[in-house]
Amino acid sequence: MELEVLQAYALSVYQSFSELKLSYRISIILLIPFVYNLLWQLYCSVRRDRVPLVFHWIPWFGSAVNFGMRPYEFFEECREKYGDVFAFVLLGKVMTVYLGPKGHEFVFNAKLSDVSAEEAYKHLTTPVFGKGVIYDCPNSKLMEQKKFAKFALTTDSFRTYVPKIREEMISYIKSHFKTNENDSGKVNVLVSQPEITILTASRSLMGDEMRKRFDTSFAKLYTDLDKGFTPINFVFPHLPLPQYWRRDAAQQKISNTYLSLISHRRNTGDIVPSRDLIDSLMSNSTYKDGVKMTDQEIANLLIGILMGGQHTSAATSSWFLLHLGDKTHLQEDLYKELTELLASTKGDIYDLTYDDLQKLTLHNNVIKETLRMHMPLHSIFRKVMNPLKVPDSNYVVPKGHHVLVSPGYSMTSERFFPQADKFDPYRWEKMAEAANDATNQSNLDKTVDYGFGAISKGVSSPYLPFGGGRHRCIGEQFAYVQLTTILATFVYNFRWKLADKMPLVDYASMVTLPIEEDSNIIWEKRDTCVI
Ligand code: X2N
Repeated sequence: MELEVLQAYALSVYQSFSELKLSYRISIILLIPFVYNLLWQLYCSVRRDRVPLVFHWIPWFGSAVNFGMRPYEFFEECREKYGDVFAFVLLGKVMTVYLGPKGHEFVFNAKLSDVSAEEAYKHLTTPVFGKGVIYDCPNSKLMEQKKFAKFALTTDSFRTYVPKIREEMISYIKSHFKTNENDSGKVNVLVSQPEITILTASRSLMGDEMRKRFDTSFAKLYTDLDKGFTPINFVFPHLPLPQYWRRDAAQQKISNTYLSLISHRRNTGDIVPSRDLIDSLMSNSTYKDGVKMTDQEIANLLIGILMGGQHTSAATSSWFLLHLGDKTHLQEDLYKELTELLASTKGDIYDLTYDDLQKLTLHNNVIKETLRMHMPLHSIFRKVMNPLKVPDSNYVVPKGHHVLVSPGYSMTSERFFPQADKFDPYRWEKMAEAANDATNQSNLDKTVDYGFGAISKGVSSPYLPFGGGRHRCIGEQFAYVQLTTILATFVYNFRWKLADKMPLVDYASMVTLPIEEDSNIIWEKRDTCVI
C-alpha cells in the first residue's frame, strides 16, 4: 500500500519535471550533486560521532586545490577552526586528519585489523612495481619482504657500497659537469640529483651488470615507469592513454631484465649473498610457511625498492644542495669537518669509509635538517577497514573513509620546532644536549618487532621522517649512507651558490620537490678538487 503511494508520488514528480522547459530540466539535473553535497555536509555536522568536516562547495573534488597546492597551510587553517582532528574531501575520498604527535600514534600504531595501507596504495603501486609484492599481498607477506630486503642493508654491505657510490658520483660529475674543460658551471639539481641517485643506487644495490644497463636505452624505460608513479595515478590507476601503456610496457621489460639476470646467476651458480640486493633476495626469500618468492616476485620487489629510494633520496639531495647554496657559510663548516677527519687518517676523499661517515656529525645533521623541512611524503594514508574510535573523543571514523598522518606538518610547525622555516643543522646539536639533560628517557628505549627487526614502539615524536609502526621505512640507513657520501663528495670538490632565489615547494608531485625553474646552482672547483 505504502509502496503504491510512493510510486504514484514519484510518477507525478517525474511528470511535472518532464513538463518543464529543457533548460530548467538540465539545470536541475546539474544542481542535484550540489544540493546532495550540501545536505550531506549538513547531516555530518549534526552527527556528534563524526569528525568535523571541512566545508566545500564542489562535490567529489572537495578541498583538493588547497590540499594539493599547500597542504601544511591548509592543515594549519583547519586546526585553527576545528582543532587537531578534522576531515576533508579529496577527489571522492573522505580523509580524516589527526595532526601532531597524538595523530602519529593514531595512524602509525593503529591496529592492523582497523586500517590498511595496501588498500590505500595498491592502485598506485601495483601497476608500477608488479604483482605479489609490497601492497599487492597480505601485510604478513610485506613484513617478511622487508625482512628479506634488510639482509642487503647491513653494516657489512654498507661498507662495500660507500666506494661504489663515490665512484659513480665522481664519474657522473666528470662527464656531466665537464670538469676536464671547466672550473665552474651551472646545473639544475632536479636534473643531476635524480641521475646521481639512480646510478649510485643501482650500482650498489643492483650490482655492476644492472648499473651498466643505464648507459643504454634501458634508462628510458625507467623514465617511462617513473611517469606512471605520480599522484594522478592514485585517482586514475588505469586509463587508455599512451603514458599508461608505456608504464605497463616498462614494468614488463624492466622486470624481465631482472628475471634474466636472476636466471643467469642461478644457472652459473654465481651467487654471493653479501654482494648486492639481488643475490641477497635470491638466497633469502622463503616465507615462514615454506613458500618461496617466485623470481617474478623478486624482480617486482627490486623495482619497488629502487623506486622508493629513487624519488625520496633525489628530492632530499636536491634540497640540501639548494639550502647549502643559499647558506654558503655552512659549506665551509662542512668542508672543515670533512678535511679535518680526512687529515686525521692522512687521506683524501677516495679514502672516506663507511665508518668515517658516522663521524661526520654536521653532514648527518644537514641531512636530518633537510628531512625536517622537506619530508618527501607530505601525507601518508591508510584506508579504514573497521569503525575506528578517535581516542579521548566521541568521534568514530567509519569504515571506507581514510586516515591521513602528516609528520611533515609537525616538523615544519613553530609549535614543535622554533624558527621552523630556518634551515639550521646546528639545532640538532642543541637539541641533543637538551635531550641528554632530560631525565624521562624510559619511553625512548622500548621497541617492538613486526617481523623486520626491532623498531621504536612509541611514535609520538614530532620528528618522524621515516614514519613509524609496522610500515616504518627500512631504507633509512641506506639513504643516510647514500646521501652522506653524495654530500661529502660535493663538499670536498666544490663551492656552490644558488643561481636564483630559494625555490618554493611543489607539493603536487609524488614527493615534495623544489620548483624546477629556480633549482639551478652555480658551482666552482675547490683547490682540493680531484674530479
Ligand atoms: C587535481 C593542485 O595535485 O588542485 F615507493 F618499496 C616503494 C607517495 C604516499 C606519495 C602518498 C595528493 C598531491 C593530491 C597532490 C616501496 C621510499 C614506497 C617510501 C589534489 C588538482 C610508496 C599523497 C603524494 C598525496 C602527493 C606511498 C614511498 N620510502 N619510498 N588536487 O607513498 O612508501 C615505495 C614504499 C606515497 C603520496 C597529493 C594532490 C615501499 C593535486 C590541484 C590538483 N602523496 N599527494 N616510499 N592534488 N590536485 C612508498 C609508501 C607508498
